[in-house]
Amino acid sequence: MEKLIITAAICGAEVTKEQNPSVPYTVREIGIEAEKSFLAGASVIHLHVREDNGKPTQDLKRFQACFDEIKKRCPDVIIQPSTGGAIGMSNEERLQPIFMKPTPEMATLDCGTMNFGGDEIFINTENTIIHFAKEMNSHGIKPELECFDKGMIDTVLRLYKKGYIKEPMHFNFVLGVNGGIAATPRDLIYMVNSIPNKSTYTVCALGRHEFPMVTMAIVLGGHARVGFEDNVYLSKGVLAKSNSELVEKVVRISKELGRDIASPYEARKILNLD
Ligand code: KMH
Ligand code: ZN
Repeated sequence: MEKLIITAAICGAEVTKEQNPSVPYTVREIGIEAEKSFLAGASVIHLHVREDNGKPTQDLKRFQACFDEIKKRCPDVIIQPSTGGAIGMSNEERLQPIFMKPTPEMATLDCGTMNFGGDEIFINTENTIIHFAKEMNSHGIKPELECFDKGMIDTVLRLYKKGYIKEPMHFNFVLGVNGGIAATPRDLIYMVNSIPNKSTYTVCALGRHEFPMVTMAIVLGGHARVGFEDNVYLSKGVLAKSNSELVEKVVRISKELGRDIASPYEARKILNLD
């Protein structure tokens, strides 16, 4: 089986220091969390950024400052900015990180609209997805196809046929969001069986579902994402002191199961980023 790519989603847009005081907000905090995650075994940093007070932002200057800080601390790591941002942001705002220099190797592409709990709706119309895909293609950025439900995979396959999305595709299955597909073995296997053979995929799941679902991904030959964006607990009732503790736990599980961890160099090869 190919080596395991670990993505650390270190900060997200929704989680706060009230939930876990170690959630990074400042440029320095984001840099430190990225570096610790990298040293623990992450080869990809999924990046959202915040203002110093914790407010999510897609401001290009702030993204660039965080990008530069991470690159200074761990030059090899793959930085994957979010184009999902936070609920309610405009498409123009959300796309800002793709204009960073040097151009990011990857970025997220959210593949459908969905309820996000309560009154929140995460809006990604078909035209938005096409627009984001075109922009990423024209900048040479590989999209990570964020699928929160099976219908989003079907959307990807339709847009692939129309030429907007290219092979080999790389998916991220986001399991257990209110309004999306559940974090169950049955549903994960359904997602995995629904993508083209040549594709790669990462799995993430919210809260207590994170480690069981990531362990399934390790066994099935997928890749793993952990981090405060999805889960702030190391185990039941125990807050993680850093994202790196979550990464270390995946490394331990994977090694116990006989699967080695990919370096950023190896991750680039697996993801066809060269
Ligand atoms: N914060 C969510 C609304 C992504 O990074 O592309 C969207 C999200 C997905 O986190
Ligand atoms: Zn995200």
